[in-house]
Amino acid sequence: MLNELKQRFSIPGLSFEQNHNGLVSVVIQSAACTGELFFQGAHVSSWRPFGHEPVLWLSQKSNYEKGKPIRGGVPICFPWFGPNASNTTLPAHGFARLQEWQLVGAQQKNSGAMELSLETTIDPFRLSFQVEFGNELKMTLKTMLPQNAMSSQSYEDALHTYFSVSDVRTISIRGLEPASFIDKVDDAQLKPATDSPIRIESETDRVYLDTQSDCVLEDTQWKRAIRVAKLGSASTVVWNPWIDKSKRMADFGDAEWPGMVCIETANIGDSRIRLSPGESHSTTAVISVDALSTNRNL
Ligand code: TA6
Repeated sequence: MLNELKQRFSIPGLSFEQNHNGLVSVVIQSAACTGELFFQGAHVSSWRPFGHEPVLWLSQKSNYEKGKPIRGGVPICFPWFGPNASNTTLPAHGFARLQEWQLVGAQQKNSGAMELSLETTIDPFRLSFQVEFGNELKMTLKTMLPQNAMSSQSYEDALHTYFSVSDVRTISIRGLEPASFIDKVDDAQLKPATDSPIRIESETDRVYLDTQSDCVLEDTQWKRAIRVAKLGSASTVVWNPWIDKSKRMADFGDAEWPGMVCIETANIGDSRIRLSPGESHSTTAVISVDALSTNRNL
């Protein structure tokens, strides 16, 4: 498999690796950035733009084996988010992050970014995932319902991005001030907008509703601001497991929770997507990093 990939996609700055569990990944090393994506789940596991520290967080306890999700990076949640509403024996966050995707395209852009295109099928949908590894990380999940589908179908999706932070207790997240949210650590109650930047002071698991806004993660210790811009997404999820939930996750180190926060680009619940036969929808996240300026304009 590796040889075939190397022959089909021989581009400077692109290489392929296979780990001891048989997982295959594509590694990007260019002037713009370094990065890695596993074919299982089309899972972006790392991205480090030139001149910055790694932006995505990965657990030291993550699994890297077939059929188990990688803990960190950017899991793709599809066709549902969280536990399956009608059958809790089905995998949390759906099938997309567990199944093999096919690399169908790779090209170096004039900007120096490396663009990868992957595809998979999760009946009745056809999915494509396009990732641009450059001085920004641009990810688009496109979902298509074939013309010959028997009826319209709905789904939830999320680009469940884990960010690396100096200390989650000292960062702030701007952009969601005006959005109401479902508080999943308080009986999934609907809560009004706080009108202030988000600070993480305990287990936090919130689905912000009807928001198209960029989010800016301000990390004063590491003197950087991470911007998460989005298109085709009406929900944004903010998650940190804090102490007790971290201990309950085997693939998450007990002491790792201060080093990460998730800001997830999604369409969840009332914002789930419904497609008629022949229709498609794209969910896009664009991640960029800047030195933290004193300018607080979002
Ligand atoms: O996005 C937040 C969340 O839904 C949390 O409730 C937590 O379950 C997290 O996703 C991780 O889910 P996972 O299935 O990857 O352990």
